[in-house]
Amino acid sequence: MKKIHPAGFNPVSAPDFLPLERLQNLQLQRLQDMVQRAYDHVPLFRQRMQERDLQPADVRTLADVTKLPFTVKTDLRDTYPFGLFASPMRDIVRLHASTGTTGKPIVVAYTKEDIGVWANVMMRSFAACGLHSGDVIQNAYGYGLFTGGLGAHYGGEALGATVIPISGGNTQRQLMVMKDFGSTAICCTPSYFLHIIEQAPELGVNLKELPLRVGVFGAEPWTETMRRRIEAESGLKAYDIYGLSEIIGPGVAMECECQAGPHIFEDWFFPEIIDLKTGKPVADGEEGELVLTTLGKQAMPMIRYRTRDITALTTERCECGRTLRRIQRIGRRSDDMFIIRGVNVYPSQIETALLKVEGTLPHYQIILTRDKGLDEVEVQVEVTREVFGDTVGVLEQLQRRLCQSVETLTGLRVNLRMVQPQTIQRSEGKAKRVIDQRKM
Ligand code: DLL
Repeated sequence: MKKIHPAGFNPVSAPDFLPLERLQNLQLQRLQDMVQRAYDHVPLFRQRMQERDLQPADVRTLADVTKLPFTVKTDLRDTYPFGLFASPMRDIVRLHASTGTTGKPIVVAYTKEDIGVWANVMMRSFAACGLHSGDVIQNAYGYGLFTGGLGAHYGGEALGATVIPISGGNTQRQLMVMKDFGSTAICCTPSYFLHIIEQAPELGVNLKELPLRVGVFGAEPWTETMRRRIEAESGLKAYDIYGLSEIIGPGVAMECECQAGPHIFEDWFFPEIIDLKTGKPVADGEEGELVLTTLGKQAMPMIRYRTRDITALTTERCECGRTLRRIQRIGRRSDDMFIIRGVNVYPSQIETALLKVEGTLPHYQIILTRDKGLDEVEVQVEVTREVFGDTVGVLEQLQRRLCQSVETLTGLRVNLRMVQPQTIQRSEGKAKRVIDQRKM
């Protein structure tokens, strides 16, 4: 018999509320074990420690973490496929891989215990946004080498919810299942959910009439404006979930019902924010690159992994009472920045500028080209059918407003093209916002 807890009470969230001192003691003990494990079993890590004249015993306090060497994405590529494993293959029960932008994927490994930790943080993620046993979770993250599908799956089951392992794609079937099986929660990328919203009326489904009440959205950057649009159009509450394969997959951080930025599951992942250029810690609340250390990963410990994700860490207590610190929603990565005529731009800035203007749809693409050595940027954005039906004068006015909005926010003059709804290619997973044709 399934035990259904009353709304508002979720005992699985208890570790999120540990008194700070207990949390920090736990972190230190786990950090010390992790450093010892990596030192004993990962040659690259041992070599870097020795170059710095460091021994695992030199980690005496949590602050000593800053003495340790960083790990970066190329370390995973250079040791492809199994060079950073700290467990023998017989103890590894699962492999996942993440396709990078270039060449070989990076491979990540899990022992049975690691899978347990992952299920635990995903279960707590679901609990944090108000899900319980009795909820029906439609899991539309891709199953396979991508961590989204199986990560959410095990967490949902651990919670005691009913998981529908539908995976990504086939929007018609997603909507049918959502309606017929009475899904109360959906997990997918925010861009894919926008696609579902768009298809629903065409397939005769009114999302607002369904029992669906929670969306667990992540795996790609999305903005606050996007959240508001999703919520207004679907009637559900949209929560931001963050994670990355190198650390575990989804479930590194998750928003609570206050929707005030994801809480990091600090009992398993130790966060730091560093200055992009100097690598030194920034002051509390300041933006920088998120660096994460796993505190319990057996198969593949990650020490001071530079995520390239830009955010800030806040110690300000959340209204929910969790002691876990929060990160600011991750809007950009240091490596998705593009430079046009000397101006640094992030796709999320363009998204914010476009969605500020009424008449736009949350589907856009940025195309970079080079003509006679000069960089050009074209921004394509879909606008509503009503707008398209308007007079040329109205359309021109909207176009000017959009250009202005982008210029105000980014300092960049762009060629702006308004396109009909459904013109820009939809994705079932992570959306591709920038098409850089300059190197071709
Ligand atoms: O995307 C894991 C995941 C699956 C997270 C499902 C959330 C939900 P990777 O494919 O390794 O893993 O990509 C990790 O995606 O470093 C961020 O740049 C980006 N990312 C993930 N979640 C968010 C988010 C999964 N909520 C990379 N907001 C990360 C912004 C995100 N970016």
